[in-house]
This record gives sequence, C-alpha cells and structure tokens, in this order.
Amino acid sequence: MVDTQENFAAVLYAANDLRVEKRPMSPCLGETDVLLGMRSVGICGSDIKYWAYGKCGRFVLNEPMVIGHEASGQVIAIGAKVKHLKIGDRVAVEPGIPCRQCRLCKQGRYNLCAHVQFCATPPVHGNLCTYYVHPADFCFRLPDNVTDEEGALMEPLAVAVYSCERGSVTSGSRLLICGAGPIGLLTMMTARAMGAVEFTITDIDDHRLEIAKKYGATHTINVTGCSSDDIAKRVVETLNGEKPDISMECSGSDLSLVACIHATSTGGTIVLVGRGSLDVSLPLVEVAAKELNINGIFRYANAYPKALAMLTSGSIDVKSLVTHRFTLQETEEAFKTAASRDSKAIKVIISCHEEKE
Ligand code: 572
Ligand code: ZN
Repeated sequence: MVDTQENFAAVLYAANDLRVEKRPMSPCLGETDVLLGMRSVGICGSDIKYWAYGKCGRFVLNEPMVIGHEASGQVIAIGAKVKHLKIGDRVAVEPGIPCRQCRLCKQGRYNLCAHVQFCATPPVHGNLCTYYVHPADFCFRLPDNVTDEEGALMEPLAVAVYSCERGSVTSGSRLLICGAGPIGLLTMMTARAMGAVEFTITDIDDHRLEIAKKYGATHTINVTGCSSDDIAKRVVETLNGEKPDISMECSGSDLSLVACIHATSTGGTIVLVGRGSLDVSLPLVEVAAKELNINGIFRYANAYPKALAMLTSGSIDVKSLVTHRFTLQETEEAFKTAASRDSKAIKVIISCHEEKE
C-alpha cells in the first residue's frame, strides 16, 4: 500500500449533525479502481437537504454517511488493470456507478440503472474526505489548463449539458430558464455555448438575477408573488410577443412549471431539471394542444466527456461561480454558508488537501 496520511471525512450522522472525523481508509483497491487524494468538492442542493432535514426526495439518511458528490482528486494508487490513468493524474469524479450489465446500462442510459450507486445518496458514502476509492472508468483526467475546482464543477456542469441535450438546444434557440441558482446559470452558459441566443431567466432573488445578467441573460424577471399566468405573460413580453422554444425548469417550483407550459411555444420542449411536488396539477390539455414535449431528467449520462471538452477548449467559464472556499475541517461553516441566503453564495467549494493560509 502507498504511504498516505490519515483520512478525514465529513460525516453526516443525522440532520444538523455533521462531523469532520478521522475514518479508516477504504481497505480495498480493486483492480479496476483508483485511490484518490481528494482535491476540491462542491456543495450541492441535495447535500444541503440531507444536512438540514436528513432526507432528500425519497432518500432518507438512516446511518452515518460521508457527504459530497461534486469532486475532483489526484491519483495516488491504481489497480492492476487500470490503463488510462497514472499516479499523479488529476481527475474529475463522475459520482454515479451503474451495474453496467442491465438493459438500460447497455443502451447507454446508465443514469437510469436501478442498481446505480451514487455518492452521498444513502446508503452510499460520498467523497468529501482526504482519500477515496472510485472505479477508474468513472474518473476523467483533467488537462493542465483545467483546475481542481473546475473538475469538481464538472458534476453540475454535466447536469447542464444533459439538460440542454434533453431540451434539444441548438443554434438560434430561445430559452426560458426558471431559477438562477448554480444549475440554472450553468444551463444558460451551456446553452449559450451551444448557440442559443436568447435567455429569459426568472428567480425570486435580485442578486441572483444580476449575476445571471453578467453570464449573458438577455432578460431577467423577478417572479416574487407572481401567478403562473403572470410569469408566462412577462416572459412573452421579454421576447416581444414571441414564446421561448425551450423552457428549463430549474427552480423546483410547481408554479414555474405551470408557467413553462403557458409560456413555451407550440411544438416546444420543457425540461424538468428541478424537483417540484410529488403530486402537481398541470394543464395537460394545453400540453396536448400545443404538442409540447415534457422531458424529465435524472442526473445525466455520457455528459462528463462533453463537459470536460467545453472546459478544456475554454468555451465555457465556470470558475467565477465559486463564491466561497473552505477547508475540509471547516465543512460545517461551508454548509451554513451554502444554505444561507444572506451569504449570497452561488457555489461553495471545499478544499480537501489544503489548510487555511
Ligand atoms: O448532482 C446530481 C444531483 N441530482 C439531484 C439532485 C442533486 N444533485 N437529483 C434530484 C434528486 N434526485 S432523487 O432521486 N434523490 C434524492 C436521489 O430525488 C436525484 C437527482
Ligand atoms: Zn448534485
């Protein structure tokens, strides 16, 4: 075994009980695995939900779990059969490991595999720790011009790339994006890199809308207190009476989803990126009459190589989304910052290998 330091991990025991503690390293490095010294790990909305409520969607935290799934690391040791990576390589970690055997895996839709093991989705541990073992084929080597933080941001960028594919974004597309959080902003930036030209973005937070403008939003709408009809009307006004071809629902608001149905042009597409209520009433007659496509997404598949190509070529700049940085020992403060509206945080990143200067 390699000469490594002690392993520390950010372990979530229950809602509001997050501890950074010494933990034994994973004892086994399989022949197709790599051992990583973790570098940067971003905090995602789902991490915050597990921390605040002990659950996210249908997944409940029943036993202590290492948190974190937006990660980059450096290869410290490699399994005997690993060919495409070498010690010292920096990599982005794709956090969902599918079974590779089932029908959906073989169709390439491995994100839908019923047996997928996703970092920091109970009971699977995440990678906000010092050392972590991962299958090498779900690690993507970062070239020198892509930083550790960008490597971590490839995870939400993969969501954005996949969302744009599911929405059939193309040159000249006009988009409505509901929600100016990290996913909404990354989706807009990705769509822009793919040739989309108009972006009306909504949120209830003026600060986020200002940031959206900096990233190329052509129109912003603060939808605080608006009905879905109001939102749709205001969206159409921004496009001089035209309707967007594609609506990306990234806010998780049921009201916004109904607004997407009203606002999207006939024959257009709505992508469900955010998660609203389990049971929501929708104007489906309008969906049928306008032949709208409503496409769900569940995480992403085959998106990491595309996300990496966009970063390597410089077609997208995600670095400036990082508003706050913490060390592993400061994880709790990092979560408080990410969860607080007052902090004006967009992306909070934890460095697993550095101490504060
Ligand atoms: O980065 C991937 C990701 N996916 C999220 C949320 C946050 N980050 N999804 C929304 C929640 N679902 S889930 O099935 N779940 C909690 C596992 O409700 C997964 C996809
Ligand atoms: Zn996530």
